This record gives sequence, structure tokens and C-alpha cells, in this order.
Amino acid sequence: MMSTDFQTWATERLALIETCLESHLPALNCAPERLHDAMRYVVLGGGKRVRPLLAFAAGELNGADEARVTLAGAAVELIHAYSLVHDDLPCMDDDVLRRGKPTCHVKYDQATALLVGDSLQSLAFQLLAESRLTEDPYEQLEMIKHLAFAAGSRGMAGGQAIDLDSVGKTLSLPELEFMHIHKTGALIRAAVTLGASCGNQLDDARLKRLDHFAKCIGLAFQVVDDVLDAEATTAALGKTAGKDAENNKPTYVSILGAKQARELAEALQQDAHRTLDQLESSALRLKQVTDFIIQRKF
Ligand code: GRG
Repeated sequence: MMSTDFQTWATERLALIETCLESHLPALNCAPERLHDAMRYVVLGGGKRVRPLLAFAAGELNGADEARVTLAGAAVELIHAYSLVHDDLPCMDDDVLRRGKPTCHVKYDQATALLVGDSLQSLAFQLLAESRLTEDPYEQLEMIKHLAFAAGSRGMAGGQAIDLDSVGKTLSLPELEFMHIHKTGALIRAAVTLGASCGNQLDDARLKRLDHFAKCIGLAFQVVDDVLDAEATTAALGKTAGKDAENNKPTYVSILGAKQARELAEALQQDAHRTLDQLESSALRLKQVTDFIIQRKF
């Protein structure tokens, strides 16, 4: 059960992110109109915005200015939105619905969807580069580098490549974990690091703890996603292990079963909480976002 205090906090920050994304996306009447319309269609008014919420919570822990964290969180969300648009394409997961609406290539066309993804990725880095996010410009460069690494072939895109390669294969649990640490986890870790980097200088020990925390919740996010997917498919079609399993992709539920997958998510939640307890300042918001990730129903 989410506390009303957390709900209020999250609602306020969701509004900040929405306004920031709205104002930085190209306007509808600005040419090329179809591309800009499609960019706004995929980014605005949808999604849980988990990554920006993590950035806000990590920023709060580290004394960051909220306007700076908003920009950093929006940049991460733009990368996330681009990844979903490309992931939905026929050459990847071939999905027709996203966030309850037709996917970008269905509503527009495949070429537009490709360009939407490219343009959102560029816009993310533009946002990070054009505003002052930290007092130290070298630290800001580190943030840009961090997001570039997390989104690239040694992060999210690499994880996606492993995912595509895993179709029809049996993966061991460590192999599945390796894939998700990259595909889903890298961007979640970047959200935490970038949010915190907007605040006070981070010493290595604190950075290491925060990163371990983010690794735990990145994996937990994916485990819960697999469980929710399996539950939704079971409710709709009878006994199956979820859409990915139907597509012949290994998932935590197909490897562990639903009960053990839930237990794994809870163990990761506890590890995340324990890691936060080792920080010297209260990490209430990060704990609340962690619990939201584990307890979410969508
Ligand atoms: C195409 C380079 C490239 C990468 C795609 C993250 C990813 C890599 C694909 C997404 C596929 C997917 C559905 C993975 C399951 C976990 C996940 C990232 C779900 C979607 O994220 P949410 O739940 O989405 O945060 P919302 O809609 O709430 O923003």
C-alpha cells in the first residue's frame, strides 16, 4: 500500500517531468510536423515515469536542486521512450500496443518510428549538454558519458542484442541476469546516478552503494515485469508463462516459476533497502520508489 505522502510527492514530480518534456519536445506546428507529432505522441501523457522518480529520489538524498534533476530525469525518460519505440518495431518485438495505444509504427509508419527513436535519443543528450546540471562542468561531462554508456552497446542496446539472440534458446539464470542488467538495468542505474550527480560531490563509497542499490532494483523491476506479464497472459488466455515466453524468450517466470520469481523480487527489494540503510542520510524516497517498483500492478 503506497503512503499518501509518497503519492503526493510522486504526483508533484510527475507534473514537473511532464512540463519539462512538453516544453523541450519540438512544437507540433514546427516542421517536419509528422515527425514532431509522433515524438510527442510517444513521450507525453503516458508511462509510470519510474526512471525520473528514481532520479528525483536520488537527487533528494544528495541535496540536488530539483530543476536540475528534472532535466536529468527527462533526459533518461527520453532514452527510455526511444527504446520502447524501437523495441516495438516489427524487426524487434513487433508489438501493436504500447501504454494502451497503438505503437508508433502502427499509428505512423516504420520509417517515422525509426526517426522518432533517433530524434529522442539526440534530444536527451541535447538536454544534458545545454543546461547547467552541476557546479563542476567536468562532473556534467561525466553524467553525459554515463548516460551514453548506459544506452549503448555495453548497456541497454547490448542487452537488447542479447535478448534478440536468446529467442528459442535456454538461458541459465546468470545468463538471464546478465541480459537484464544491461537491457533494463543500465538505464535504471543511470537514472539513480544522474539524479544523485546533480547534488553534492559523491565519494566513491557512496557512489558504489547507490550503484549496488540501483542494480538490485533494476533486476527487481524486470523480475516483477515478467511476473505481471505472466499474470496478465494467464488471466487472458489460460495457463502460459507470459508474452515473452510465448514468443519463445526466456523469462524469470519461465525459468523459476511465478512463486520463486516473486520471492526473488522480494529478496532484491530487501537487498536494496539494506544497501540504503548503509548510507549516512535517510533514503526514505528511494525506499518508497523501490517499494512502488516491487508492489506495482502495471
Ligand atoms: C531498442 C535499443 C533498444 C532497446 C530496447 C528496454 C528495452 C530495450 C526494451 C523494452 C522491452 C520491454 C518491454 C522490457 C521489459 C521491461 C521494460 C523496460 C518495460 C517497460 O518499461 P516501463 O514499465 O514502461 O517503465 P512505462 O510505459 O511505464 O514507461
